[in-house]
Amino acid sequence: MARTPRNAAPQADAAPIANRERPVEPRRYEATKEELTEFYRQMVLIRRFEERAGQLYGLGLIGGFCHLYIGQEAVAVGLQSALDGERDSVITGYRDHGHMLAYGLDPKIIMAELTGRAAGISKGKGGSMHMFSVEKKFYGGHGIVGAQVALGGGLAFAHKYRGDGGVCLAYFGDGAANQGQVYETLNMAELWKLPIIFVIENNHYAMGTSVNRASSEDQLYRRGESFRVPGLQVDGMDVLAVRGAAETALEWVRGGKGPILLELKTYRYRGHSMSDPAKYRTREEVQAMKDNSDAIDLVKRELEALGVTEEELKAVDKDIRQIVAEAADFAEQSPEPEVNELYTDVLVEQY
Ligand SMILES: Cc1ncc(C[n+]2csc(CCOP(=O)(O)OP(=O)(O)O)c2C)c(N)n1
Ligand SMILES: [Mg+2]
Repeated sequence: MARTPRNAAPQADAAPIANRERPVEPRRYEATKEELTEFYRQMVLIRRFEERAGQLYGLGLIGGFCHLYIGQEAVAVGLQSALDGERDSVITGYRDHGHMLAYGLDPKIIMAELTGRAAGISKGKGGSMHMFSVEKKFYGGHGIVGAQVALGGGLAFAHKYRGDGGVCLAYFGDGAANQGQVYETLNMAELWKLPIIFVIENNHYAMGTSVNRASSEDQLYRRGESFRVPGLQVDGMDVLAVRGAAETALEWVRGGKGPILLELKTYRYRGHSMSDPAKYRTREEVQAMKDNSDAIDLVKRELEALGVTEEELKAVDKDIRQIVAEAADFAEQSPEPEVNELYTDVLVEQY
């Protein structure tokens, strides 16, 4: 679609957005039994890991803030399973443990980060909100709502500048979707056709504020439209729908067509953080999501339909329980950072 040159006489560009090129409608991913079992394994790992992190927090072994990902597992697993770990980068907010686990990082070093131990992925000095792995191209873990989107724009710029073929996956929440810097980034990303997938994890709440109370346009997949960034709305409780959308988005971005935005409709079962009394929603609402839309239950049913037996699923569950128990033991027993680490990796300057 040709654009009106900047110095041309003003005239209406009547072309409706619907006539501009759109990505193809994503298809639900057709996973093999092995792939689906692996998705199940990863999602159960995230859930059990997070439950254990919640317990360790309750015991006082984890300090500071801790935001659990329980309920949203299908998003990180579905999207990240489609990435190319050699080239692509990921960045997210503070609700970041699940994304690390979905990337195959060792649960021991993630749990050790939560308990502030030297063996943690950020040497025990970042904690829950500041997971980071240069090796995996996982660039955090950020506490400032929306900041990761602008930083993701920078990562995407670097992919393009270096010509390394990588795509940046930048996650943010429904609350962050109202942040100004998101729109500056959408604008530049489209203008420069940066290889970035904007991922809105719409879990329906930003702390205690529901999407409808805070957003004049609550169909968040449309948030890129005025920048010509196409958007797709996806069932974030269905890992195969998520993976299918990831395929479509990656094809669009790798094809040099610039950014794309995905809105994943999901739900968090726990409070915003461990210190949230959750007075802003009813127990019935949460229970209904667990009963009718749980991502793990859905995969379980599909696996059973594919002929996977109850015993096989139980064996996976048992294996995961063991991995999580070992991670928790490791995180409790390994030493804290040395005192001389206090001033390393931190900016200590006058400015
Ligand atoms: C710039 C900024 N403003 C406010 C906060 C406080 N805060 C932390 S999380 C949060 C809600 C964000 O909700 P959402 O983007 O939906 O993400 P979710 O927690 O649901 O994953 C707010 C307002 C912050 N950390 N940074
Ligand atoms: Mg939210």
